[in-house]
Amino acid sequence: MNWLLDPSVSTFGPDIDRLYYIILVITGIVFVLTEFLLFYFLFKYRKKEGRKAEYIHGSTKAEVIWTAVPFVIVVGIGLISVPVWDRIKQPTQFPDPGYEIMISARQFEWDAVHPGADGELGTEDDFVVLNRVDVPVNEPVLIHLEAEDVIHSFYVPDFRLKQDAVPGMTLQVWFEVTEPGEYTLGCAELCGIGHYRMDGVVVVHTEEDFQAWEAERIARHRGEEAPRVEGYAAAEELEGDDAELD
Ligand SMILES: [Cu+2]
Repeated sequence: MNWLLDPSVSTFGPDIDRLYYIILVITGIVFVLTEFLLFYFLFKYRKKEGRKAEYIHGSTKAEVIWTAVPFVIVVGIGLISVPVWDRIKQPTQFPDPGYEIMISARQFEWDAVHPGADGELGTEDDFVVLNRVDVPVNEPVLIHLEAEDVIHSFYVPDFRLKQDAVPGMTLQVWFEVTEPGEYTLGCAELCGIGHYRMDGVVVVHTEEDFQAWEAERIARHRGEEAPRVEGYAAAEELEGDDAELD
């Protein structure tokens, strides 16, 4: 059993993990200290024959200390979080995207809308893959995230990325992954009776693999025979279903 987080694979993952461990250490120390004091005082002031309880009105000094210390800690955590939050969530600070897709969440699936041959989203030749998000490695990927019915949450634990998808809004999400592979995508917002099965996979391809995958999907979407690509075996592995755009 591993008590630590699995290694992250996104460029901002280490920043999130650093904050996580800082907060874990602070809360861990507070937890051990308060539990120790609780049991110590329980024992020290247990019932004893002949000892009377004493009435005290409070201690200004103690109150100032137990207010000021948590205040400094919480504000400190806030201050070190701001640059990380900005980098991950503030659209004005996003890197230039190397690839853009639109993801639409609905009860209970993820529709990944990819640009077709023209490389532009929102045009006729866009194609849709269900419950599978294909992206290239080492490229900033920009997602335009939407929800069709209720609030969902796009959650990829290995990327340390979580973002609500809100009906009526298009929210921008980005990530850059440094390791090709398949990563679990889940919905992190209780969105209805089928919430538990609203999962998918983010497939991070090497550059060549991604081009081959894209070429194959574009051909398939056009109803053409998929092109043969040397050394690319993904044709049989493809699990995502093609879907029609509404
Ligand atoms: Cu959901």
